[in-house]
Amino acid sequence: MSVAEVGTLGVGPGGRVCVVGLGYIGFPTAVFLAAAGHTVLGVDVQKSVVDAVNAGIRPIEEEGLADLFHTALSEGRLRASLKPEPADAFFICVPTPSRPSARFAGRKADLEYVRSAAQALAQVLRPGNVVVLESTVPPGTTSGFLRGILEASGLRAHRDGLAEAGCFYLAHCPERVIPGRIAHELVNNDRVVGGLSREAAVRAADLYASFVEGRITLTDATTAEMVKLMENTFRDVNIALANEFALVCEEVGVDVWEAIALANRHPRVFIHRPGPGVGGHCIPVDPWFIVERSPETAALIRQARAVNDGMPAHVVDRAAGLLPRGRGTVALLGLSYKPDVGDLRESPSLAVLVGLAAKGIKVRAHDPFVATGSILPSLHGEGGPAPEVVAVASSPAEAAEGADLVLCLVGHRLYRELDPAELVRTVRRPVLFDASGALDRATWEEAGFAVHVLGRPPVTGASFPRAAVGRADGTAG
Ligand code: SAJ
Repeated sequence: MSVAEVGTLGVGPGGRVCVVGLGYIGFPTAVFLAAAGHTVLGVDVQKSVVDAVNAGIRPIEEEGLADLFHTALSEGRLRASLKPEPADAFFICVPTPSRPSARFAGRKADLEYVRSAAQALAQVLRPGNVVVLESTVPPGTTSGFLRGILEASGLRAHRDGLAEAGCFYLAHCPERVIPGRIAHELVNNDRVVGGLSREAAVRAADLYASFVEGRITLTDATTAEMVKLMENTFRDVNIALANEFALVCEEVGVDVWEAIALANRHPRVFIHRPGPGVGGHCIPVDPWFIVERSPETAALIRQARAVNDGMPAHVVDRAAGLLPRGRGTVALLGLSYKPDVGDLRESPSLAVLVGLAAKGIKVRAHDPFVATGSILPSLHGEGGPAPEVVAVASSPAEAAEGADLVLCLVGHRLYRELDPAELVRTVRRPVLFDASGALDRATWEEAGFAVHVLGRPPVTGASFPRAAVGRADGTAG
């Protein structure tokens, strides 16, 4: 199949499109489809989200969406509802979290949101409709699980060789956008469209061609599922390798950041960044979707998960070791799962915070993207630390006041640009542990801090000039 076929068969501008799930992926997709001239109905099970969209309030904050959203609303090309309605095409953009598996030591995909979205679609499905699953799923889900639910409508999913009359067209096109750059990547990234038949792939690709400027490549549905899982698993395994290198370097007396930067000068080497763990709703989840299908074979993938999941405990141990008799107050900088976003999902910082508190260490946490008081109720509610042990500060300076250790977990721009000379006056002991690898050591040392870095042996005192060495950089954004 080739991209040249795209643009000839599908739902043209003005067609009715229904997007199920108005979250990080569904909402921007609905906005771009509307901006491309389709009449879009966004569907969500949460009434607050539906009401917000209809009232002109964005359910997610991402640069580049506001104007397109308001234009689409005011021109009547976008509205939201609790239930799907008959349309020409349907996009399923619902979460696929993972839950502990009863079958093996690990996690498996929870497809309940996909099931209920598909059951609702089956009520309104018509012959000739296109259905595209964007949610990340284990290999075989589109052609098995999803097809089965949709075919309960009495219609058949078109397969190569089947007569098209009375059929609907089913495809999987995994989302690939990175939080923080969603609008840009939705338009510019390449897309992989896997159909249950050639026609299904072409018709689905045609819809994307209305707003995607990246290359659209056609394949079968199970390959598209596997491609998505391989992308995120590559990143998870690569980060696990970087983290394991960091642990080894601490033992053998090498600075992992310098070593990775030098190794990455090889034209075929691209080692990612070590850190306090892997968070977000994708990278720590998606590798399990491969493991659940091949638990014995996918041993490396499983081991990588274990390495990354072990990093918060390592950070807690090293931080505790930098405190007098393992006691005192830690100023924890960065709660979100990665730099310059406010997303707390699966954030390793929360595991570090809970781990420190469990050792009786007081924590004053700060994050420029997380409102004071927004995180503590949930932590305390889960049997987490008491409010007198963990507090959220409104500034780095407030967090650092009287602290025995400044612990940086996330390389937010605010922290990279922080003037440590201001903090050194307020801390009780000027000690920094940078587990993000993002801070400039020389600046902190000049300000009077003893600087410790993840992946660098506890003893400081480099004997070679380091200035010419760049930093490892595995971040996409
Ligand atoms: N991280 C490291 N070291 C690195 C890079 C990242 O420790 O070198 C950590 C981050 O701090 C974070 C976690 O990994 O805790 C995940 O962050 P990320 O930026 O790698 O990924 P996500 O989850 O924000 O988005 C990923 C993207 N996938 C890839 O880059 C292959 C995105 O394109 C996908 O759309 C998204 O997953 C998804 O929805 O699947």
